[in-house]
Amino acid sequence: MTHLPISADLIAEQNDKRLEAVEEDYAALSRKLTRNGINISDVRQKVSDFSVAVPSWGTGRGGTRFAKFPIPGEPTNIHEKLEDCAVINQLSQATPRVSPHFPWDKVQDYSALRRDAEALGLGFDAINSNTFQDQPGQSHSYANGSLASTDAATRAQAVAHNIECIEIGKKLGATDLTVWVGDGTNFPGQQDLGRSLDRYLDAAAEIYAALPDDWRMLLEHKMFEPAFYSSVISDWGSSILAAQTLGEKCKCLIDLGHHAPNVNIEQIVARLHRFDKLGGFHFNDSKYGDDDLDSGSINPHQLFLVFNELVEAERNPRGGFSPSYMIDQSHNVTDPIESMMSSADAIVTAYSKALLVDRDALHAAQETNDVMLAFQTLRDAYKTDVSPLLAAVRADKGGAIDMIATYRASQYRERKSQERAAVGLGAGIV
Ligand SMILES: [Mn+2]
Repeated sequence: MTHLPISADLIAEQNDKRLEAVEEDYAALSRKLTRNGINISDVRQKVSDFSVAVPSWGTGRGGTRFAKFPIPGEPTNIHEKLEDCAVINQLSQATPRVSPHFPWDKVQDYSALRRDAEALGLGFDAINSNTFQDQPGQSHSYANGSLASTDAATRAQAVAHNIECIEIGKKLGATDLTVWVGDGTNFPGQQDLGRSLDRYLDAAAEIYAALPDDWRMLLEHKMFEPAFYSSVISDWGSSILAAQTLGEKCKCLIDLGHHAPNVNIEQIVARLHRFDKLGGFHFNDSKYGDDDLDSGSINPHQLFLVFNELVEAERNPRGGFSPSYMIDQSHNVTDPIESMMSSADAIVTAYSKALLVDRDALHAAQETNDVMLAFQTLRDAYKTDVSPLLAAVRADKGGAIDMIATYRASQYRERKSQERAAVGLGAGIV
């Protein structure tokens, strides 16, 4: 029995006001696609089946390393975070899984947590370990690194934490462990760049050895921050070499914000897929060097080009294709629920547009080196307004045609600000 946080009657009442316009626009879109030889029902089914996970920590105001500005009604524990995730999924109908983080989401009874999530219509996605900060009572500090630390006892502690995450994940029904370490240096000469990778690989192999057969270990690279001179797993090259060294169940995870500005990320997608190492995605956007802005808010065209490669990969699976998708951004100035609904919409929009690309025409233009036709084939799909299709899919599944307006009409945050304890002003999540 599910107990969803937003009243189905309220959603229906809000949708009623907008349904006629959606149906009109949907019919026009359907006619346009038919002229292009595309059956809208086929696209609709794929869009309906698509989903992206939300991170449990994304439901709070993340803040920056300078400050955090909490809002009333923010969640204070994993149960409240799940409730907020359920709102996002109920209205967007695109985010049915939550990616938890440990130790932040630790509880006594994980079977009960799984039941709580199921009652809210949610499941669990990739488990995120944390060896980038110290926890109260921890024996060894990560100040000088975790999996790549020069101290054997610190490495062993980081390995043990990751194995504990796998054990928790088994109880929650997860099958992926995402490993991101902050290990790196701030000064030239601080560490030997070769030997620190040796230590990382040896420690990561111990985690890999503890993976169940049906699990994957996803390595997330990040060019810089918190280390500002060098990072141990800094780029997709380091990531794929480590994944190839560790074994078949180890894949690479691309976070869109973890590259140098202007890097061709869609090409990285194609490369990793070519070698069967594409394991997952963290979606966000950035203007300069951050990984914090809302997905699609700065460069929706890049998001489309990334999905264009993902759709190509799906159609040509080579060794397989089942990437784990998650939103990973920091909400500093918006209500996190609104940001994640808006981001889910940007992500599904990019996916839908990529589905509209005339693949036969594109491949033919590529083969005959008709550069302009190849480019225009992509551009035609990008220019198509798919919003009536997405709204129709959401309404069909019980979601909201206008997610933000419906959320605001529900007064969910106002209610939570009465019920929930205030969160502290502590440092933000970087
Ligand atoms: Mn990430």
